Amino acid sequence: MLELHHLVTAAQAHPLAPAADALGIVAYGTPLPADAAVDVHVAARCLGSGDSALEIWRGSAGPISGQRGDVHYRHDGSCLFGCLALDETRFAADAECGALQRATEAAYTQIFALLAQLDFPQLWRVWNFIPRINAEEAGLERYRHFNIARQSAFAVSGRATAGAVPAASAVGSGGPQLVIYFFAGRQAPLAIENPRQVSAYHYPAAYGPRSPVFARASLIDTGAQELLFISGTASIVGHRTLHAGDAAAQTRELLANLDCVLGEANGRTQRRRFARHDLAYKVYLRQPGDCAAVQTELQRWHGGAARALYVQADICRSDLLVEIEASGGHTIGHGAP
Ligand code: 3EB
Repeated sequence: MLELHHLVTAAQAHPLAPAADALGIVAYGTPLPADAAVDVHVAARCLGSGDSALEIWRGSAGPISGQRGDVHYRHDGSCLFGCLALDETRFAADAECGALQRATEAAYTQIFALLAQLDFPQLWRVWNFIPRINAEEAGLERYRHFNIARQSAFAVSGRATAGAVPAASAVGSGGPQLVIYFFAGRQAPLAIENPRQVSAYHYPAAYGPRSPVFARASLIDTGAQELLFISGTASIVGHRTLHAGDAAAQTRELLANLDCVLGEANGRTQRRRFARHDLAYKVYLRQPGDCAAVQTELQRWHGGAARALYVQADICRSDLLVEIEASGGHTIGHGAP
């Protein structure tokens, strides 16, 4: 059984002891004290009530933890959480390939090797945080460098690069490290696409020489729960960005995309349906000043206060101002677990 808690607070007030049965603890915002019980830190400013937030994933009792290379992990026999943070400076750039590509290849190669070793072969959901995501290097945006390496790592490991691919998000990191965390398991997810959007793995080459490898959502039936991980969702219709420069209009458009993904997922579930209020959300904002407007749109759509974490992060297209992800099917708590 998977459970998610969002805990927003001041960095100094964070619990130092790990939550019982935590599978993974992700901290956003102000760095926590070195002895805080956190598996991975994302340098993305928290917007709203505190300067940092914890995303605490809990599984069944008595998780097993370990490390393989740079990847730290914990699993409860059913669900595996893993994370890593790589300094690009460890990787040498050469004429063909920049350090970010090398770091991305190393990260995914290590993840896939771990999944094979522990026999959790199915990647369900991946969160990617890329330093200076919109900056250009060697005439190509760094997000596009990342996409070259991600697609190559999937292909080299014999994984699909279209169709049966995981849900994901890829946004900027405010720190110097490439940070990735993920869930994997033994059940193959159903990959959900959005009929309003071209599948990302079929984006035209205008968005980069290699397509992003992700599905719009993953639906996983663990037996105990039907889990839904909706990828970062933006104001893209077809393959084009709509409403450049207007965060409120982008939010309304992406919420129409979220509804569409929800509808597609509900057409594939076995035992339940997902409604807007069944989900926990994370909102990535390029400009902190758009927070109030985006929050207003999300609350209006949701019909009341949504369980949402707001963080500042650059989005993977420079004309996108906001991206929202969601998950459900697991228990959702707000406050201390
Ligand atoms: C998009 O729809 C917006 O590269 O893993 C959303 C979710 C986006 C995941 C990724 C990118 C990714 O293309 C950006």
